[in-house]
Amino acid sequence: MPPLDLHVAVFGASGAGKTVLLAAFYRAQTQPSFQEEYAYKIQAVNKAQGNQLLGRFYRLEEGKFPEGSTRFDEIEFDFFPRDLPEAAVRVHWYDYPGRWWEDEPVDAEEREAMRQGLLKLGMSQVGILLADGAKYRSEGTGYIRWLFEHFADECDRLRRTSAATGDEVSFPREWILALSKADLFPPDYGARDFEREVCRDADDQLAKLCSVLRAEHAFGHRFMLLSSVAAPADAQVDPRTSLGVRALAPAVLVSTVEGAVREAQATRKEKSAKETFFQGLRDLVQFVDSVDDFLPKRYQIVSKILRFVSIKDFASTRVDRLKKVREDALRRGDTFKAVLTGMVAALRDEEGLRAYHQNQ
Ligand SMILES: Nc1nc2c(ncn2[C@@H]2O[C@H](COP(=O)(O)OP(=O)(O)O)[C@@H](O)[C@H]2O)c(=O)[nH]1
Ligand SMILES: [Mg+2]
Repeated sequence: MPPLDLHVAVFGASGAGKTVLLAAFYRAQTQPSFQEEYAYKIQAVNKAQGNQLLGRFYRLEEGKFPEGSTRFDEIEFDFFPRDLPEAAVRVHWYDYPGRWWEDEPVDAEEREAMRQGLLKLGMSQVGILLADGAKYRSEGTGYIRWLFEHFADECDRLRRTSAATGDEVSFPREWILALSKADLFPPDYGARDFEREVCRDADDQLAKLCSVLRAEHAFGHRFMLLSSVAAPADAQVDPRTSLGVRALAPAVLVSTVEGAVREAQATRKEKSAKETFFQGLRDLVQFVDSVDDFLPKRYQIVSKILRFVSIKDFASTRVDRLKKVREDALRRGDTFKAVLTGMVAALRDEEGLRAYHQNQ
């Protein structure tokens, strides 16, 4: 069976930390110690791109940060179970340049790149909006409000300009709000604290953003802290310290399943308003053979995911239990169960709990 395709669209103004994040994401998950602990590993589908990312990271280690880029970037990563030859998950990462937010395309070539890039959004199960941790630290709530308002306006503008040329932009319905440069915050600051502040101080702007994206709960219930490299002012860059980069792919996986459940619930008109996520999930599992018939294409991998991860494991917060299931799957050579369960476990371990928080 080919790997399960997860598509994730990453947005953030220039300087927010997208390029460095990609290098840290790759580097962290290629480490032998990562494979030992998490029982899966990453490979770039295009080896040359993988080497470019490593090169970028090695330069970071020497304190050289990347040149700003205004290109749309696309890269694919495979996740393999430890010691097994086949990949279970393929993450397609789309890096949307901040410039698209600010300016009109400079020429026909950029206009076409933008068109192609925006079409990829239609396949993306999850969007990540990267809030610049350095700006949030110095400007506070005003920055977050500005970010939401600005992003809402720009999504609206991109939708209108695309519609004018006959393309329909379809934004992901599941989003993660991620705070970059989390190393600039105190060590006990977690995704839960970030969630509290955002919901307390920017709820009006959040509501507006959700309505522009046409998804009621799109924003405001998944929060992440990310740090690619701890780079305090006037101090040595420490590339071994990163936060949240290992929880990213698992967060995208889990968000995708949640998106499918929500989509399925929305298509069932008789659904009671109070139906919980887990009732929805149970339903989806029950009809797993037919869900592909009514779910939009981007969610059709979920029927496969649910064949390999039981509801119990999906909902479990017990890392030891998940790790046992994962190790059993590895012994049996069950590629999919090993990686998928491994990812769920990664979201529930200490780093996952600090870096990822879901409030509903
Ligand atoms: N403290 C800290 N600074 C970072 C981190 N990631 C990026 N930066 C800083 O932010 C700058 C912009 O990052 P970059 O990834 O190029 O931003 P992009 O424009 O969104 O791709 C970098 O040159 C670094 O100085 C991080 O994890 N921690
Ligand atoms: Mg960049």
